[in-house]
Amino acid sequence: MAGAGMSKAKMSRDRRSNQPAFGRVTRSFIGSQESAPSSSQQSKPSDSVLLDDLSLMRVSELQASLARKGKALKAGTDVSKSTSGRSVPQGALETVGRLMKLGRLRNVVVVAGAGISTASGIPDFRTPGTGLYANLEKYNVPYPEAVFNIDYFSDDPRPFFSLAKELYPGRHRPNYIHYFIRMLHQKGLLLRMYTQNIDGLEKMCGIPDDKLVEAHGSFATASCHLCYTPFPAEEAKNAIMTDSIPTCTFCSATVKPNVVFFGEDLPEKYFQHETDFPKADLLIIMGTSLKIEPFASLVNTVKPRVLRLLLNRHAVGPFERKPLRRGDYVELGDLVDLVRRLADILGWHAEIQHLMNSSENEDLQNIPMVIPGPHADGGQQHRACSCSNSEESDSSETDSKGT
Ligand code: CNA
Repeated sequence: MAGAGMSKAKMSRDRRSNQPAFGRVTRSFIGSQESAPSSSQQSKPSDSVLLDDLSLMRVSELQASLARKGKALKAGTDVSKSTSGRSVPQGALETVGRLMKLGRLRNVVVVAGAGISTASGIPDFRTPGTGLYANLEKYNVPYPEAVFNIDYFSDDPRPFFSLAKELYPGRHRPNYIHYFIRMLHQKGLLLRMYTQNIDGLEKMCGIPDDKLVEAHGSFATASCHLCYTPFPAEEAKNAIMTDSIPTCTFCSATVKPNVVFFGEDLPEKYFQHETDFPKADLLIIMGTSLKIEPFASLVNTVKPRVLRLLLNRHAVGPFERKPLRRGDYVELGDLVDLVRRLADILGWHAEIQHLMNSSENEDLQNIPMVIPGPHADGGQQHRACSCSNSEESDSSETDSKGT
């Protein structure tokens, strides 16, 4: 319970009412586990229609069969039967690409993390040696996650502001992966993109606002970290870029961009997942370690047997499971290579390249983004959600943003 001595982070607030929010689930470590299916999601007796249509033998079935025979099958491999009846090995990208080309996957939800932006020169958090957490020594923070801890920010905002200076939109350019996702939109296939990234590259490459959920907020708006009074984002940026500290005109506390810190509420838009994920017929998960809740558990809210394709350097979350769940596909490697291969299979590569080139050639001033100025919600349009705060747990492995 929220006693008088409770810290600000522990007593997180519902931003709409500005009242302490009680009854939230505390930070958990279930990021890599699948949640139990609801009764409506219990397995159906029949095989997947999609896969039957293509006469594909599911990888999990094959794995089970091979396991019985004491053999192993590489993750992400399918076998489709050729007209001669012989089995031809198929990779995850080929299988998913083929279904997309056949028009069987029309509602694609993309779930993304820092790994989609490493090709733009922004380190992720966990890749050894290059991750931002590994490079935080210069910020002199007591532990890496402190940079996103609201109590620590309250005491000393400079480490976060140093990081913000690097991540503020404008310093980096979208890469092939971002443009692939935009192409999904242009082809009318993107139901929604859910990103944990705060670099703004999705918007910069032209994915429209209504197709994008920036689950961990962004630099596009700013507000007081204590009383949530909105503050002009451009002024906040100017102050941060010149190493000054923007302060609230109402209570004089420090202003911060509306990037979601541990223990803070996720943006209202995040809750569109309640209707989006049940509608999805393909989930593409890319460049995330699926360690931060509640975001990580989103991938478990699709219908049973909906295709989920993980593109990442290594298996994460439910994709570490062996055998894989029916409908799960994994393709491991460098994301730009993987996405390029999928684009080739779909026959989209030339179009994506053209889109990239024309965007790059445009006057950068004309590209909407950087800081669009104060947002109408000013950081008020948030809703409570269940998870918790950081430092009591082993946050090096599984973190929790939002409350
Ligand atoms: P993470 O925990 O750092 O995981 C990134 C994942 O991507 C890892 O599994 C990597 O192996 C994988 N990966 C990285 N580069 C590649 C590559 N080139 N090819 C294939 N796989 C790759 O990051 P998450 O997004 O899962 O964690 C969420 C945090 C990170 C959010 O709260 C973000 O705010 C935060 N973050 C954001 C940015 C950004 O906005 N660009 C950068 C760094 C951290």
